[in-house]
Amino acid sequence: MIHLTIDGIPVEVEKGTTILQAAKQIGVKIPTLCYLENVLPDGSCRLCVVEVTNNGRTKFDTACTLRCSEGDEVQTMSEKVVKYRKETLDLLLSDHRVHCFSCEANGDCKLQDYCFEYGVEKTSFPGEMNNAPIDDTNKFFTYDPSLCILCHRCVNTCKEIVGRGAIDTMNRGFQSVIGAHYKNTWNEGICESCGNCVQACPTGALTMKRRKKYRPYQVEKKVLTTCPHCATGCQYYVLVKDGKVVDTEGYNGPSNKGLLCVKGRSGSFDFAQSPERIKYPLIKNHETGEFERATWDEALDLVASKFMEIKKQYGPDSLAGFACSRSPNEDIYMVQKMVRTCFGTNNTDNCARVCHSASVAGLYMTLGSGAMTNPIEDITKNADVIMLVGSNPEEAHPVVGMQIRQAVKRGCKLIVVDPRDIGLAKKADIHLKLKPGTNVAFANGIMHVIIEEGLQDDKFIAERTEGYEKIKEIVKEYTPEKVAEICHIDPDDLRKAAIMYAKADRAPIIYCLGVTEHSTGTEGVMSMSNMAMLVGKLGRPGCGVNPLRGQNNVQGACDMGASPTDFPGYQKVAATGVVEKFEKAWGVPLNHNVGTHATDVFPKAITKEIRGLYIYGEDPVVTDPDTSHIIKALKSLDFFVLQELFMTETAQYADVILPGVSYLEKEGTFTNTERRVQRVRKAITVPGEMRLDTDIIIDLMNRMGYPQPHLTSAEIMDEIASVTPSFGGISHARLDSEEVGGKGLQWPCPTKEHPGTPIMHVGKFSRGLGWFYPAEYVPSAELPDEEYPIILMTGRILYHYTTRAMTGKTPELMEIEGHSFIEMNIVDAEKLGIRNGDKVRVSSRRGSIESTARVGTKTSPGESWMPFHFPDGNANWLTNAALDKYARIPEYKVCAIKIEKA
Ligand SMILES: Nc1nc2c(c(=O)[nH]1)N[C@H]1C(S)=C(S)[C@@H](COP(=O)(O)OP(=O)(O)OC[C@H]3O[C@@H](n4cnc5c(=O)[nH]c(N)nc54)[C@H](O)[C@@H]3O)O[C@H]1N2
Ligand SMILES: Nc1nc2c(c(=O)[nH]1)N[C@H]1C(S)=C(S)[C@@H](COP(=O)(O)OP(=O)(O)OC[C@H]3O[C@@H](n4cnc5c(=O)[nH]c(N)nc54)[C@H](O)[C@@H]3O)O[C@H]1N2
Ligand code: SF4
Ligand code: SF4
Ligand code: SF4
Ligand SMILES: [Mo]
Repeated sequence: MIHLTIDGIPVEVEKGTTILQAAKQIGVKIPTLCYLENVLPDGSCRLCVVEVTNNGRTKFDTACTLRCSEGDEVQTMSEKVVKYRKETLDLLLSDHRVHCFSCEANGDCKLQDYCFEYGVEKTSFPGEMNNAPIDDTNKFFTYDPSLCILCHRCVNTCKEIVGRGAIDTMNRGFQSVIGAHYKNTWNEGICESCGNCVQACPTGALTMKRRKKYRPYQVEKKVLTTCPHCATGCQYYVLVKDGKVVDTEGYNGPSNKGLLCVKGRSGSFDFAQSPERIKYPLIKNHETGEFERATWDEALDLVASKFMEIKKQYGPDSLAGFACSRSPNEDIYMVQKMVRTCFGTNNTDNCARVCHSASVAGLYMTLGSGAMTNPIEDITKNADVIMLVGSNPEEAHPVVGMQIRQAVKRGCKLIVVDPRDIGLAKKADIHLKLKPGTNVAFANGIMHVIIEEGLQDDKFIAERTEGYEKIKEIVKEYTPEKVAEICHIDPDDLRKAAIMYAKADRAPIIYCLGVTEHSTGTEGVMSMSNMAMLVGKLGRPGCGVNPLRGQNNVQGACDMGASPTDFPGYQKVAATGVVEKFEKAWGVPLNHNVGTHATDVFPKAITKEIRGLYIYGEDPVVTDPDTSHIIKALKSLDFFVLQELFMTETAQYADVILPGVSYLEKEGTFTNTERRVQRVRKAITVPGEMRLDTDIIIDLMNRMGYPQPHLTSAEIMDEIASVTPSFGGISHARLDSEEVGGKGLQWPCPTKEHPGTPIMHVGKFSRGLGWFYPAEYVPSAELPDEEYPIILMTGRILYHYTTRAMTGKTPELMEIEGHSFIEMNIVDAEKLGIRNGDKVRVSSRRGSIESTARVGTKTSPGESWMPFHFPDGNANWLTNAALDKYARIPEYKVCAIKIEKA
């Protein structure tokens, strides 16, 4: 430890601490413009200069670079320091156009603040103004060189924190500007429009274009909330002016560390304020086929009476209700409670069924809990090797992607297992570009090599697992040569990857839908835990088996019991005493039979086993596999109700539409992929007759005869805590408390005193012993043949989110990417006479669509890939509804197609 004084205040710091950090420790403010936390200091603005005396010698230096020495006496505001700072500001202003009153950053500019504080009004160096042109090529922000002080905060943010390196200083000298590499304009490089550089800019040089619509001093309130898109769970403020959200501002949350991606920053509020919102209840007139405006009483009475009629006539199991994974825990809890108490069935589910149900099932079977084992910060900061399987976080979990890029920069090794050249494959030490649908063979091959090399963790296997002998027997057959043939990879790469993973001290497996969305998805997941158990990489920091959950609150939807097999907290319908427990808590008799999975509800609708369906916020016509089959199922229903924000494709088939409200208009909680429960807070009210989703459900429950008292969101969470052991210590009050400090709580959190659980399975698996599942490789359900010779994979891109119901309302996102496309290999394209950009017809056994070809080598020959976001050629007309036997998850990632020039 080192001892020094700062402005006379004694302070003790660790060796290596800078003066700036030491001053922060005792609350002494030193002005900075270029300083960025956790990034090597730039030292370019020189505003943080301080005066340091030691052993009779005095020097001036920048506090961000100077490390503390024993006995330092630091003056942060001496006369000389202040004079130096004035000169620095004077110089900074010399090529900065001073027009503060008309500048959009007025009131929110660090340069302006410091000039005011130090009494610097104008420069005494009337030099040449930087007259390089304004760059407004980015859709969301502009760069004005005349306001730029070349502090490099933007460049360092992009390079070191975002890990993108899209921009740099160009044209050295007085006319220096910031611009995109190689090209100069922002829209021509590799910029992802995340806007983190804009948030870092201390002046108005980088400004969001939407700043034109408000001035910082007009902001009435800033409300801290959680992003409604992916399950990274980024925290930000929404800025409200005149009752409308006008902007966002990244907040230093536990999973995002102040960062946001383009969707959180710029695609998370237009939709809520869109004129396309459904504003009042609608009932379909079956004679005209048109929807007609109804009162809430008419609509809710109709819904309650119809469902009760069907129940009476065909029994409770003829009804089903799905919950929305985009909505808060409190909403979801009430939906499943309504289905169980009023419908009288366990036919409830959520979109995890088509997403990570294989993780929930597979990790439950092998480890005893279906959730991500380690926090995001841990698996990116503490890892030596990251094994990334079937996960494209740069696009699907971009702020996790940014943290993986930081890890790679720090020296962490990266193994990418993905059939495509995703962005991170370029940064990988090893890229196994395997054939789609061969994950189990790959994992067995990895295990074969590990055992062959004697790198397995015998102690861990003996003490903490069972089933090892069986899997050892199975993987003996999976020699690298055999696996290489199945997976179309190089056997030596497989060997290298196995050894790299096994030998690392800390190595997490991070995986996503490339593993789960197969007819063998659950086995794929269990293969992930097999690999981790074999080398003892579970239950400790920087390790684990980590599914990146998809939707903002899909973890929560599963936790809340929107599941045909589980009550809240994974209390099994089939386990003794569980149904009785909930009968006591809810005061009515409940159905003892496990329910029907969402993916089985649609076929059962066609056979009339299911007759009434309630969907709260899902759009299966766009998102479920084999669209014509889904439409047929919805048309077969006797009665179909949708609780939505928008007139989606699915809405066309509804009998009644009930308008709910978005995350900006209500209180609640989302649980991110790390099991972290975080707050969602009401920021605005949108005009119209929409009602709180929980109020709609509660009202309906009463109309169906269940005496459900009215509860606020906070009161619903208290009820959740009372029936869910792993949520026992969670409440809104606690989440808002200083104790939690905006960090959320990670379940299991059984009591009010419990701090939450960052890492699972420490010392013991939730299951007791971890189980090695004996998985054999089984090919995908539909393989290419002569008629349909190409494999189609499907997935997502950075700029849009699932059906685009929300991101599609932000025009700039639609301008960046707005249309269907298909990635195909150049070899196939040449054979078919197709060139990059050509219109193509894509067909499978189930349907046919038009799209645009993107020809290259991102996919291997014989393989192709499409996003499912775009209505002008949606992949789900083609996909195969083959289901996994355990989790009933569809095989979105492999079907057979043909491509022709349109
Ligand atoms: N921008 C954006 N972000 C999103 C979403 C969105 O719609 N848009 N959706 C959210 C949701 S709901 C989810 S679930 C997540 C999904 O996030 P991800 O699973 O990361 O996204 P996908 O694009 O579906 O697929 C991931 C990767 O799997 C690879 N893959 C395909 N088949 C195989 C295979 O057989 N083996 C292996 N190893 N890899 C394979 C694909 O090449 C792809 O790169 O993203 C969430 N985030
Ligand atoms: N081909 C292919 N298809 C896929 C996938 C794939 O990889 N390939 N991935 C699958 C995956 S992983 C998933 S998760 C599914 C997602 O499929 P869905 O869940 O059907 O898709 P979302 O667009 O998220 O639908 C959410 C709906 O809820 C509404 N909503 C949002 N918030 C609220 C709220 O607070 N209240 C109310 N009332 N409504 C709200 C939105 O307007 C939106 O229409 O898609 C699946 N489909
Ligand atoms: S918006 Fe993001 S990717 Fe683009 S330059 Fe700024 S930090 Fe880099
Ligand atoms: S654009 Fe802003 S952050 Fe970047 S160098 Fe200029 S003043 Fe600094
Ligand atoms: S990474 Fe996910 S949670 Fe974070 S801002 Fe982007 S979409 Fe939102
Ligand atoms: Mo998902």
